[in-house]
Amino acid sequence: MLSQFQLDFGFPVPGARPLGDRWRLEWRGAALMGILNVTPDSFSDGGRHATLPAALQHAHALLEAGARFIDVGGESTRPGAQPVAVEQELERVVPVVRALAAEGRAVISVDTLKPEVADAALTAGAHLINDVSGLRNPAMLEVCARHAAPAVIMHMRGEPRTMQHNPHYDDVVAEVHGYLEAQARVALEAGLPSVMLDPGIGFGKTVAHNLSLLRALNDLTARGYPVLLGASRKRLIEVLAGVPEPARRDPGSLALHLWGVQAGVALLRVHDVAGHAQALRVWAALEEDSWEKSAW
Ligand code: HH2
Repeated sequence: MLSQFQLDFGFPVPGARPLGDRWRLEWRGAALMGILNVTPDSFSDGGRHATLPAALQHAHALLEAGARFIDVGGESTRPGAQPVAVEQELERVVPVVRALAAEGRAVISVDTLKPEVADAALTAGAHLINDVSGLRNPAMLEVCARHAAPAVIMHMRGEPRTMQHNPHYDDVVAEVHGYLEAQARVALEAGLPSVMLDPGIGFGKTVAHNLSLLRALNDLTARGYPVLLGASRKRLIEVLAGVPEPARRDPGSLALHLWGVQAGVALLRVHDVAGHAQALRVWAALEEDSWEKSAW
């Protein structure tokens, strides 16, 4: 049986149904979040969607290929990336969010560490904040609570510029899962309508740490929150399979993501939406007795 997932919002969202003072988005089987980096320097697609028409064209292609969520990012968080000024990130992100919101097709997520960017993006029509620093800034909590917006809480050790300098954990699984669960409680107490958890593959972690977290995904999904997994084209695939070019790492990404689906992951953050959609359709047919009625 395909698993059932849900995310609550304090405002209407494409595909969500009203429920009291909230709107609930429900889906069966893992859903896809297409990556839309409006940055010059992202590790895989940097510079390719940096103008508004190019960004919208790519968003439409992601939606047509089967993405339900679009994750708009205006600052690269790849290891060693330099921070971007607030004004510049706003200039990159807000027009794209506004245009996508006017179309009303996608659940719009914004990948940002900055409360100012989250605030402006939510005002412009974004639905979900994807905070790779795991809501560690109290101002980010305040912004999400004020807009009644859910958030993705991702685990990152340190900050992007230095996070891969010799990361150390005594027990990576216990520390990451404990952190995520504690932050989820803080967020719900602060008034966010719901949260998703993400172990943060590649964020202050060695390949061995990443593998431990991937092997322990069952434990994370059993904690009662929807889980997001983002391994798309990441460096561990280079190390594990010897593929130096990020754009050629989609098969390895799919292997890691299907492993996550088996463990109960709700949402996959991916570059190659078409490839993942094909795999998930086949997966759904294997999971369901009556595959004609499956999620796809
Ligand atoms: N990974 C990246 C960025 N944002 N958000 C979540 N929740 N989970 C992730 O694993 C994650 C994320 C890094 O990938 P990408 O956006 O492709 O590259 P860059 O940071 O260079 O823009």
